[in-house]
Amino acid sequence: MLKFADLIDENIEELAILETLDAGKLFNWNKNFDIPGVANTLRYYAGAADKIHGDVLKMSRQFQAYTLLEPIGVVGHIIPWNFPSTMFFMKTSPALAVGCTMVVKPAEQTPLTALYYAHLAKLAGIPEGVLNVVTGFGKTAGAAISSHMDIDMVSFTGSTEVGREIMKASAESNLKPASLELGGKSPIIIFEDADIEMASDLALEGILFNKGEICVAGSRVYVQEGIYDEFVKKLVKKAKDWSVGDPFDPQVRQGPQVNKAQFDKILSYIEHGKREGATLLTGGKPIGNKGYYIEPTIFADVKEDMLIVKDEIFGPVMALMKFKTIEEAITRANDTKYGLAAGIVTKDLNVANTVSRSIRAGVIWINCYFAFDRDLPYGGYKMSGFGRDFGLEALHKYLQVKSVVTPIYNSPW
Ligand code: TXE
Repeated sequence: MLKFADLIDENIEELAILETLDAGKLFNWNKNFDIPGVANTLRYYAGAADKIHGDVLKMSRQFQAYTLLEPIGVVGHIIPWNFPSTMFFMKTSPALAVGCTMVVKPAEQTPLTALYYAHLAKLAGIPEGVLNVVTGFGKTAGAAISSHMDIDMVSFTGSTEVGREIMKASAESNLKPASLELGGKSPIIIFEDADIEMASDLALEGILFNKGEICVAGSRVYVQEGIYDEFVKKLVKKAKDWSVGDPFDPQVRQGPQVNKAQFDKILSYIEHGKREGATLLTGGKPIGNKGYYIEPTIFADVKEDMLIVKDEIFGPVMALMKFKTIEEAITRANDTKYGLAAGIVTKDLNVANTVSRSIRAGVIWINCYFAFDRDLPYGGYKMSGFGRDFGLEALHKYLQVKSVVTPIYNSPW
């Protein structure tokens, strides 16, 4: 695994280019964060590989026992297109560390880096048959994994609808456990003691990073009434200044959406928002007529029952809302079927503590957003799925616990 990581470091430039060509992600970001980051993910889990052990148990009566932590077996990893490299190693590194073998199916939109990683795995000396990459469509290659009788576990990141299909296929085949990281509609709550400059930067980055194609995008922004007008003024100005264009250009902050299907889906939500009566503060249109570029889009006067507030759009579209009290903010932030992440902006520690304990979501960022690392467990509540990627937590979903019992005094009773 350490050699694999070194080989990735030696090929950062090429991998970063492939990722940009495939997914429209910013080249500079890939080169400086995503690709070096996956090498470090491999190193993090390589460090855990020789520290996985069970416990010795003092049983009642004349027995003692120990637990063995064994690899669960063959794992199927089904991954999406928005972070092809990060997802590949978020899934495979802990599974490799505990000793599983695996089949990875990258998303059909973005298979290139996964194939490159398969090649590097071979050069690194990962034994034949341990890390297998199979490209293909969801309904064929993906479904073949979730319904396979000889695959022991499936780890999936993608839409809630497909997560449901995967659980069904597992139930109807060999009852393999599934770990599902699904959609989100994460709230960012900005209290009136916040630094408006910082809060508006955070909220904008929260929805525009990776062109909104990120499951923890802060797509519902709640702003307390005392600062609402000033916040909106700053936010809209910054959104208009946000540069969208060629993802190889280092000045650009937002590239094209991944493909036509995603581009059309986002635009149809924008049209829906207009029809539902939300106020379009800025954006709302494609940029130019070549490539799938969409203007940073902000809707205000939005109500919780509107589709643009309920559904994951997975694009650069923010729904902005005003609130009065902390209780109201908590209730409205929780009024969603999803529970992946939430952001809180305040200087008041009591407010931060109360809200972070009251929101049902897998990660809470206070005065920051998208603060990820490989040691931070990551996953959802509610219909955002279950199971955790990253952190030492992730090792356990790829492990079985076996209890082994012996008599102490050589007498079985
Ligand atoms: O995802 P899919 P899509 C959300 C986001 C996006 C929407 C649709 O809202 O707009 O999903 O994107 C494989 N059996 N997210 O359609 O279909 C598929 O081949 C087994 C959130 O691209 O869920 C791909 O490898 N596998 C998200 C993977 O599932 C199947 C990231 C994801 O594709 C399958 C991506 C099946 N029946 C989209 N059907 C996040 N949580 O980060 C498809 N697949």
